[in-house]
Amino acid sequence: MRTGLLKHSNYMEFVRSVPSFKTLTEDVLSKVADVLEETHYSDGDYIIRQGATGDTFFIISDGQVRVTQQKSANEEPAFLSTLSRGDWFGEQALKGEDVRTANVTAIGDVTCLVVDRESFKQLIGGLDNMSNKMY
Ligand code: 6J7
Ligand code: CA
Repeated sequence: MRTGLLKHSNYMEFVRSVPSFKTLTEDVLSKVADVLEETHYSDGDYIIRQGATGDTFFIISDGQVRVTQQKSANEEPAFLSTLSRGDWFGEQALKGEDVRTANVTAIGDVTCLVVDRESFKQLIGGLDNMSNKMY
């Protein structure tokens, strides 16, 4: 119980600090904090693999990730970007097709907070910067 409450209040503080969540109400942020699952990765781990199916949305709470994309067969994946604390990814597979459109790998130790598809849809997916995100 104590640890559960502490975890919730730590997650609340974190989700309040995520720039893209600025317009979410305290009630919605609290529900997001309820469903977050913490996951840990080591250097080089694939968090997301392009072409795989996926049902999860990620928010980085610690560390950095590298985003790459293979544009055609027989080609090395090209570097797209680096993301860090407060950044998020994985929304593309949660709208329409559930296929991952890029690779995301850990740079050093990484902690992500993960949201399942249903919670994403109910709580976060309606945000303009999620539903309209184009790359
Ligand atoms: Br971050 C990021 N940048 C890009 C990009 O330029 N193109 C694509 N296709 N995806 C990008 N991403 C993220 C986005 O959240 O990488 C994720 C890979 O899984 C993608 O969502 P996803 O297709 O579910
Ligand atoms: Ca699926």
